[in-house]
Amino acid sequence: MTMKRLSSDTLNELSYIVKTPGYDRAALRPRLVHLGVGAFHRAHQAVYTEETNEREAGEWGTTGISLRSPTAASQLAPQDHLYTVGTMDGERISYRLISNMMRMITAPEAPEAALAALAAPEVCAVTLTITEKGYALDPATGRLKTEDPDIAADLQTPEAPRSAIGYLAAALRIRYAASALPFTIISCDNLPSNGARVREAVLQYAGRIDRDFAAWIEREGAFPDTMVDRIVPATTPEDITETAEAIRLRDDAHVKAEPFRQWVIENKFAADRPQWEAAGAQIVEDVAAFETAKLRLLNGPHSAIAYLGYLSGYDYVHQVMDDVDLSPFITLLMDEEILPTVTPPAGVSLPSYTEALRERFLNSALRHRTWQIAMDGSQKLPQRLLDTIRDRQKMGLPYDRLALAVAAWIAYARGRTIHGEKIDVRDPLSARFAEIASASSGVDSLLQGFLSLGEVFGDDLSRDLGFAGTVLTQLQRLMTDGPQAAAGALS
Ligand code: CS2
Repeated sequence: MTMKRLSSDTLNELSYIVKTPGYDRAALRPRLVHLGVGAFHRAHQAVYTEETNEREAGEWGTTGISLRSPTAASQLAPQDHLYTVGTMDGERISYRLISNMMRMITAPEAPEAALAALAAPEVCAVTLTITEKGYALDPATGRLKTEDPDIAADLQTPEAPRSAIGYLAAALRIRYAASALPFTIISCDNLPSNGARVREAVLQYAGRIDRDFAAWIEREGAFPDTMVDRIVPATTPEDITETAEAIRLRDDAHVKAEPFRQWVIENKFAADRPQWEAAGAQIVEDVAAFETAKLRLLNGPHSAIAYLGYLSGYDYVHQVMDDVDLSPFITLLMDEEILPTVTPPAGVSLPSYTEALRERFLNSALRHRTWQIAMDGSQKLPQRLLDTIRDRQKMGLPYDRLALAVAAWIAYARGRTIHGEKIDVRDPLSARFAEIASASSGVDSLLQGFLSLGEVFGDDLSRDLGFAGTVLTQLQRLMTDGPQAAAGALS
C-alpha cells in the first residue's frame, strides 16, 4: 500500500504517537531565516524554536534557504514544510511534529526571492549551518579566500550573490540602504569562535564593496559565538520507510537524532530574538570554554572513531565503541590526552561529560556512519585534533594517540583501505589528496605530502620534525599492523 504523504491536509491521519505542536501555526511570522536546511538544523535549532513557540506562545516562523541543492525544498515544500523528528533512545523512538518552517527557497532557482526573504524588515536573526567550508576563510590566517570562485563572482556582482557570505552581505546592504537595523547572524557550525569567524568573513567582504557599509556592520551588527550539540545522522531510505510505518504517513523530510541536545549562545544580539532559553538554550557571556570542550572532547574523538573505524571495516560509530581495541583507545584518547587540555565550562564536570559522551557514541539505534563523519576532514582536523596537539606540545606532554588519529586521517584521505579497496573520499581538497597519494612512494613520502598541506597543518606543524616523527611512527604501525593493532598498542 502506498502511504499518503505528510502535509496540512493529511495531518488528521497522523498517528497519535506523534507529539503535535502546542501552538497556533497560523500565528507564525517569518522572523527567522536559516541558511543550509540539512538534518542538523531540522533536529536542532528548529526544535528549540518549536519549543519556544509552545512555551512562550511565540510567533517565530522560519524561512529556509538552500544555497545549492533543491533537495531540502523537494522534501519539505510538498509537505507544507511539516516534518517529524524521531528521537532514538535505545529501543524507544519518540516522534514529534515540527511546524515552524514556513517556506523553503532554493537560492540558485530563485535568487531574488532568497535575497528578499533575508532582507525583509521582519527578520531579526539568521542562523547558519553551512559547514566548515562555507565560511571561505583561510583557516591558518583568517583571510577571506577572495580566490574562492563563489566569493570572486560575488565580489563582481554583489547585488546578485551565490555564496552564503555574499547573501548575508547583500541582505545587510539592503537594510543599510533603508536605514534599518541589521539582523543577528548566528553561526551554528562546529568551528571555534564561529561567530567571530562569520563576522570576519562578512566584514572583509563588505569592506571590499563599501567601507562605510562595512563600518556600519562593525558598529551595529551582532555575530554571537555558539556551541551546538546534537548527534544527527543522515536520514536513510530505511529510516523513511520505518517512520512511515510508525506514523502512518510518509515523511520525506524526516530526521532522526539522539535525545541529548545543547545550544549555548553568546549574549550578543542586534535585534529582537526568540527566548530560546524557554527550550533549554543557554545564553551566556562567554561561549569559548563550551566550544573548546565540545570540539575537542566530542568532535575530536568522533573524527578518530570515523577514520580508525572506517579503516577497520566498521560502518557505524557504535560498532567502533564495541571493538576490544578501539573502544579502550578512544577512552584513553579522551581521558588522558584531550581532557587535560580543556578548561571545564562553568558548572561542568569534565569526567562526567566524557562519560556521557561515550554513552552517546554507544547509541546503536542511531546507526551513525563513520563515512559521514569522515567527510571534510581537511576542514575539521585543525580544531578537532591539531589544536589539542599544539597544546600538548606546549605542556611538554606526549600525544601519540592524537598522532594515531591524524595518521588514520592520512591513511583514509589517500583513498584506499589498508587492504587496497577504494574509499569514496569527500573533501574540498580530495583532488590534492589523490595527487599526493599517487606521487608518494612509501609511508614517508605520503606523510611528507600530507604535511605540506599548509591550510590543514599550518606553518608550524607542517615544518615540525618532532610532530612528523610522531605521526610517522603511528602511520607505519597502522599501515603494517592495521588500525586495531595500532590502537591496541596504545591502550
Ligand atoms: C560529527 C558532528 O559529522 C561530524 O563531523 O562529528 O556532526 C557531530 O555529530 C555533532 O557535532 C554533534 O553535535
